[in-house]
Order: sequence, then C-alpha cells, then structure tokens
Amino acid sequence: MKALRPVLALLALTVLASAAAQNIPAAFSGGNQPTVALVRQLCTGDFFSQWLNGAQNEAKSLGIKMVTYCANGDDAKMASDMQIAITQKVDAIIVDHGRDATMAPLVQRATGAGIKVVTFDLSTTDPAVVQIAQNDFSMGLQITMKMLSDLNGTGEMGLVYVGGFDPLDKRKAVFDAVRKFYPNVTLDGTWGTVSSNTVGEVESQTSAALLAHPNMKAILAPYDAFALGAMNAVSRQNKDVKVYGCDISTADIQAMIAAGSPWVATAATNPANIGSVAVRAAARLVAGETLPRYVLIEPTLVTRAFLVDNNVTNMADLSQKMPAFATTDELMTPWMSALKSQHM
Ligand code: SR1
Repeated sequence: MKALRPVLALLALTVLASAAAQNIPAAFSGGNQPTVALVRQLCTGDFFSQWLNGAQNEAKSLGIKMVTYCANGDDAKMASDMQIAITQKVDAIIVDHGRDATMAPLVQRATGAGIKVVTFDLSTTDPAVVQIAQNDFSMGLQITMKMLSDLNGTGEMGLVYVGGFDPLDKRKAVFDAVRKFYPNVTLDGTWGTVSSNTVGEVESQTSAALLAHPNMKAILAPYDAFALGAMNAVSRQNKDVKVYGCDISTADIQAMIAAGSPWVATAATNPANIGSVAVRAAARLVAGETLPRYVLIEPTLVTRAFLVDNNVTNMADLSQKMPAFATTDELMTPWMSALKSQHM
C-alpha cells in the first residue's frame, strides 16, 4: 500500500491538472460533486420517463448527485418536496411542471436562499430562473395547421384539453387564435383529464363525445396521453376520425404506424434531450455562469405517412431519419465535455 502512495498522489495531481487545463469549474473539480434536486409534478407516461432518463444520464455523466421527487399530480406533495429540497440546501433545483400559484412562492424562496433554479414547463416571473420549454406555441401551430389543412377548412372537430398546465395552455392559445380564421371548422366540444390514468379516462370521454357528435371528423389531442386515449376510442367505434397529437416515444410510434391508426400526426421533440438540457442548465448555473432566461427546444411535425414510408419503428430510427430528434448539444460547453470524459 505504502508503495502505491506516490502513484496515487501523481494520479490525483494529473486529474487536478487536467481539470485546470479544461477550466472545469471549482464546483465540479477536486472531488466536488454538486447535488441537484429534481422536483416533478407528473411522472406517469412515456414523455415523463424519457425526460427523466435524459436528465439522469446527463447528471451521471457530469458527476452530479441527483435527488428525484415525484408528486404524482398532487400539488401539496410537490410543494412539500420543493420545501425539502430547499431545506437540504441543494446546489440547484429543477422544477418539472407544477402550478404557478403553488410553485411561484417556493421558487422565490429557493432563489432567495441562493439555490439555482431551472424550470421545465413552468413559467415564472422570477428573473433568476432559467425556464426551459419546448416551443409550445410552435407545437400548437404545427399540429393545428396540419389538422385544418387535412380538413380542407371544413368540418366538425373536438379538442382534448385541461387548463392549468403551462404547455397545454400555450398550445390551446394558438389553436384559439388560429381557428377564428377557419369559420367552417366547428368545435363540437372540449374534454380531458390529467391523472395517473389519463389515457383510460380520455378514452372514455372521447367515446362519449363521438357518440354525441357522429359527424366529428378530427380530434386535436396535443399531449401523447390524450392522443392515445382519443385514438383508442376512435378505433373501438371504428370511426373515420383523425387524431392530431403532440409528443413522441417508441410506444407512440408503434401506435401511429399500426394498421389503420387514426393518429395521423404529432408535433414533438425528443424528451430525453430536454431532460439533458435541463441538467446542463442547472450545472452551468452552479458553475457560476449566466444563462439566457428562456431556453426553447424547437418541435418538428411527424406524420404517420413519414413513419410508414421511412420504416420508422422506434425513437432510434426516428433520430436517424429526422436529425431534429438526435441527441442535441444545446447548452453544452467544452468544460462539460472534459468532465464527461472523466466520468466515462
Ligand atoms: C400535462 S402537460 C403534458 C405535456 O408536458 C410536456 O410538455 C409534454 O410535451 C406533454 O405534452
């Protein structure tokens, strides 16, 4: 053991020297491992599991200790999770979704205590917070316009929507603005639920809406759990109704490419990429860097026809055929690359 001491010392010196050479920030060098809390409102479904995977992988590769909380849609639990993270004096908190009224005071408490805060899908007025989102206005526009053009400007449609979720409110705001210009497209009704069984509940609600409105031709369902529920109801009743969604995953791709699937288009980003970007944002704030207040991830419209024509059956295929879904280096820095090579 004694004989090994000089070797170990040399090794430590080499690591320190290479950290300095790459300008790895003090918070991440010399054995320092920042702690980041991930406080989530929702965790069920493909979107959220892909997002979490992306965040956890990125944290691991940067040597970040990540503590994850999940409120399962319970706002009081989310508030208490946030409070715990603040009390534990973590270096940064990533807040994933959440109601503004519940989370805004807690976000301010965290930034006031010197904790760096990044949000995903939660708008806040605190200027110290970096807010990450998919460009939900673009998502809403892409999928609304695809539906309106498929309808050729005429026909009955339904909308699946639940208020109080930042991304859903933004997508609906675009739909509301655009639809005024298409007076021959009529809205039969709006329904929706966000719960631990969103798909099942939306399926039941859609079944009732289809029976009440036999001439409905399209359903705008801008969240994959909504689209899955709506398409299940349409398929069960064997109706000629097209479903327009948001989000994508391997399971969503399978649902879209299934024979006769009514889910014909989705506006989406790669959720794993967003999770990684959120962690990089938190890491850079912990490193003392200043970031832009808003980081937007741009969506892409994916049609069933594209998936079928290009033989896309999973997310890996999609990343290959549509580079927008491949791993992004958004917010990446040279010091992060150096840090990653140390943790490989
Ligand atoms: C209930 S909010 C669901 C949405 O959050 C993310 O923005 C996903 O895109 C999903 O559609």
